[in-house]
Amino acid sequence: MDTWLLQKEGFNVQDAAVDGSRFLCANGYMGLRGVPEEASSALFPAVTLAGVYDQNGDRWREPVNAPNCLYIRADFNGLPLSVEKTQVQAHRTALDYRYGIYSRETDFGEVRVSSRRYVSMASAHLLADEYRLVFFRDGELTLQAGISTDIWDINGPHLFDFRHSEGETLVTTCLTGQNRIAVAAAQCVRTDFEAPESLRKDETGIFRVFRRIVKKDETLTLWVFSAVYTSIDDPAPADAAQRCCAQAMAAGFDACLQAHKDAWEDIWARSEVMMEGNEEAALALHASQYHLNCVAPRHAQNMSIPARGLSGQTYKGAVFWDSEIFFFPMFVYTQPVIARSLLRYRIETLQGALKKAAEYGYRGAFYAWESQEGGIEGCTNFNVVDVFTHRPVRTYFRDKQIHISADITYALRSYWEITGDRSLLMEGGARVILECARFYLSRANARVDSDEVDFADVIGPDEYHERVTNNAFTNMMILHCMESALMLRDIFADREAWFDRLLKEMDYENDWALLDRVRGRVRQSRKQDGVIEQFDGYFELEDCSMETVRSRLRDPREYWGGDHGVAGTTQIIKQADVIALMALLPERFTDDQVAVNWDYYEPRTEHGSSLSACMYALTACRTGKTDKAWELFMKTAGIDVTGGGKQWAGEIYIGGTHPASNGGAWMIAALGFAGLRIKNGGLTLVPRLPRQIDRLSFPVTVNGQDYRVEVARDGGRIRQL
Ligand code: IFM
Repeated sequence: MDTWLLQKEGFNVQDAAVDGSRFLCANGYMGLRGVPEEASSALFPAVTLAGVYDQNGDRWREPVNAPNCLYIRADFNGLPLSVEKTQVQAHRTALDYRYGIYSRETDFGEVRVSSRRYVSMASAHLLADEYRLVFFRDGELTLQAGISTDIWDINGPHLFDFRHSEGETLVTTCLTGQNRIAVAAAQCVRTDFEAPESLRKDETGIFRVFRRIVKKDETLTLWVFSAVYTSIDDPAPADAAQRCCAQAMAAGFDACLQAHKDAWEDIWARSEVMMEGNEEAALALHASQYHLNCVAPRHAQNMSIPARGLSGQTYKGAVFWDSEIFFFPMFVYTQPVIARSLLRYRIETLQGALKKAAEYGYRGAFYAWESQEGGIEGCTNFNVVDVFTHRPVRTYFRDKQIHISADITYALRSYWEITGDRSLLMEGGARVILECARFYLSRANARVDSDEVDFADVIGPDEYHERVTNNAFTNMMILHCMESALMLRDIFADREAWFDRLLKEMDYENDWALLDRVRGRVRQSRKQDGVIEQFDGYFELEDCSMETVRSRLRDPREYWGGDHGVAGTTQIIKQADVIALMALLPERFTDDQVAVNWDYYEPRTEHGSSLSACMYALTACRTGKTDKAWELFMKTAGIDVTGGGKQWAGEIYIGGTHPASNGGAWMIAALGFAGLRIKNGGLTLVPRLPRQIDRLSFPVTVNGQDYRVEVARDGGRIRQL
């Protein structure tokens, strides 16, 4: 088995949405969905741009898909060589995870179409495709290559005022509706054949049209180089795109491909987790690491990653807590420069968080639950559509999921502890921590009849139970945030001028006094036989099985949460909540506490979010449940191999790739199976190798020093490189 290769035989239009994500190529700047070159918008083709958003009317704001600049379509003797239009004899799709190369081979009987393409890791704006036709009889070929405007949009259209120009390079420029951002796509081609060429320009795009009489056994190849720029990248995006194409064309397909492969080699050298003894698992891990690595913002220093990566417009292309809690760990340990970019994004969107807090009547920084550019809150008040009434349902993720700010400060502190680099704190990170702690001070509810402080009316990671009080995860993460602020004071105040200046600027004196007071008074959750209550009153909810709750559904797409959801009045939860807390703050809990809570909550967890299984797997490793950990690891790592995960929340499409699971797979392998920890500034291992594998090895960088971790049956070791 090739543990770097995903393959699929056959074509089925029903699989198009899922396969477009499974076979995604991306480079952090853009994502190209894995659909054949000739796909119409019915097969969900998209070149999704990172960080470029648009809103059409009052529909949801979402990322912009660029024109499809790798569009190719052939017709032979009048027969469309299209998987959508013609019955194929055979169709094979593959994705090479090592180098991010998508390939397809389609047998149309009289003609075989094959191609391989990639989104360049060496040149952020470049895409390239090698498209080949082999003929099994004489006939007449029409081949069109160009820039198609027939693209997939969930809440679009987003592009207007199209202008097409021709020459050596075809160029399409257009403007987004809301902010008039110019998007330019360019394409040039090389062929190994001569053919009269004409141009087609209409409302569907601009295309070169080649016509040629071909002979049986003839092979024709077309190399396409395309580039995308926006006015955010360059004031003259069309010129920049044109230049990029021309340079690629001059270098040639093979040279560009080599540069792209070299860039991937570097990424794997820094991050590959090698798992020996189980090929299925090794494939799943390669898939996970590929999907997370390919959406990392390598072209920028201040960008984060949307919850569905660059696989389309799902979840409004927004940045969630997924970034800090699920993506960040792999990056901080393997490619800290990317971890830094994720956090710089938060530092630079602090204004948005201050504004959001103020809008709700609080001080400090309340980060967007679904953050778009500049920290704009993409989460609407009606984030689910009811499958019965088709009416939007009032949801409270935006207003009540306040743990988001603490998740960010948790990652800021981890970055410092793992990299030893405090420059991020000095460059705005410390301010973020202080502003978040300040937000929680103003959000806290003091009791008049006791010393305790509650956090009322919140939503924890388990989104099925809305507007609860004292969610254990939220309260403890808030405490961690407050302690981080106080830690900064202990280390830097009256010692470092930059920090003292910051405090003065922020007028923080009164906040220190409040933090000192509140810190010891945050309400501790009730416990029953060692089980931490997820929120006040949780134990009083109906304690029934998952099957009972599922049997109450009247529609498989029904939303389980909120006021009318089937889970809301029960103890059934959507995703790891108390257990996520135990995974994030392991030193605050004993092994026994983790075991008791795991046994209680796991059967009550739907794992309805792709963020859940990895938290259970991590904690299962700690308590020696390695078979359970293995099962959850395979579920986590395999999600984008199998195309798993929920596709619908109510009537909202939520499919795409699952970077949180991808990051979770790295966490389970490195922090769970190998048990990697930082203790007193040094690295330690507590290996828990599952019986299903023989060996695990991977690189990490801690405190600027490179190490190789190796774990086998007889124990583990850490080698300094
Ligand atoms: O951030 C998650 C949330 O925890 C569950 N719903 C999906 C979001 C995006 O992945």
